[in-house]
Amino acid sequence: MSAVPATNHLDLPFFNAGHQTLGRELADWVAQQQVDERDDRAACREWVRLLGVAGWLRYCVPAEFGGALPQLDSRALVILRETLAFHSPLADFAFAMQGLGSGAITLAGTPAQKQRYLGAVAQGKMLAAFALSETDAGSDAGAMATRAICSGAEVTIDGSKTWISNGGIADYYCVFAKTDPQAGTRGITAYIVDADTPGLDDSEHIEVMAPHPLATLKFAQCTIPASAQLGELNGGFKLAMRTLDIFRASVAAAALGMARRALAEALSYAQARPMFGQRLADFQLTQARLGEMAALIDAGAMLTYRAAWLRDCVGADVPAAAQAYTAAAAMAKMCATENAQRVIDMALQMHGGMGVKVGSKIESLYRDIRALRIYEGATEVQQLIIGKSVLKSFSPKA
Ligand code: COS
Repeated sequence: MSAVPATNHLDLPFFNAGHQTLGRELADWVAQQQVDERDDRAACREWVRLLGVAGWLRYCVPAEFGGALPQLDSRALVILRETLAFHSPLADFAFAMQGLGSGAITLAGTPAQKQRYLGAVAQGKMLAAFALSETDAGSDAGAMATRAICSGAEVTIDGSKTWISNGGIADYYCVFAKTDPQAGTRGITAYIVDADTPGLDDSEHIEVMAPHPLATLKFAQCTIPASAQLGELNGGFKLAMRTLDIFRASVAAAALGMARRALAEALSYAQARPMFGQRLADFQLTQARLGEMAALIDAGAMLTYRAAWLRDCVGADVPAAAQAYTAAAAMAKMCATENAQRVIDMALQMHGGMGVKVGSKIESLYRDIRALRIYEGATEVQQLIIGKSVLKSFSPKA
């Protein structure tokens, strides 16, 4: 399967001419890339190198620091992730981590921090990571226990983080830690911790069903300069939420790319497969299923593009608009990932035994999609976010 099949989604009014060119040029480029993905860590490094050399990572940072556009553009991120995920979920992962791992620096970094990290991330010369989750603080991110103690010119971090994507291969981590344990979500601060800092151990790799670089980080008297603080003291929780907000719509886009690929695989299989004297595609049962898959994909796509358009065109800095965007991004992430799981399952069923054969594209998509319903806010967290927003919009005015 060479490129994203000719759908007209880039012609929708959410996108401009720049987005259309980006989508088409990226689809052509990615179809020509060949990366051996048997070793996920080596493959991820190679994808970052290729994406950096070709200039695609420049969409992860603003123009002032080597980026492609003046600001992070959600629609560009959506197109990039959808297109990359169609070709290779690992290429998408490599791209996404450069964005998620540098997003908090773009939002809140000092000029010196931006200078040091963003250009290198955009060129693929530094690998980035975002370290928020802990064993007992996943969905309830505010319950984290990792502690940062500030004393003069230094900050010492103790504790551990887990499920950290790019863990073990990242050059630095954006780490969120408690600075005022009594203050709940108002007592968390972000720091940039270089991977080679003494007291940080990122060697514990976690194996998962769709292999990608993932690790547990351990901090034991890990001391960093106070200048590594990212954003305001005790402002880390909101910074983490704002960073996740930007990338939630792009997780939805990655799911879309995988679902579009599953539909493309199902279409070509159904048209080639002989069955009972005709082709699989000639059965009404097959046609109904293909129709359902296409509608599920379009439903996820509309929510995803709407969320990205809202952030780019209405703004996320005005409080009312920010609340609308947060809910829209949550809807997009929830629907696109859940729908993609269903679409991929239907495509697998259509392939029969071939669908479960290790090494087939459908079999790997079936494993690749599962984590997207969990990471960067599980479906249940998105439901909570949407529910809170709906209650807020409809509560009677005093
Ligand atoms: N943007 C800016 N600020 C936000 C925000 C957002 N999207 N979401 C929440 N906040 C602010 C709130 O306004 C509140 O501010 P005040 O202290 O000034 O009132 C503060 O953050 C705490 O918000 P809230 O009370 O809603 O926090 P909760 O602890 O109830 O948590 C959820 C809310 C569940 C939504 C949050 O913990 C979450 O998103 N969890 C999932 C985390 C996640 O994605 N984990 C995966 C890790 S990355 S792979």
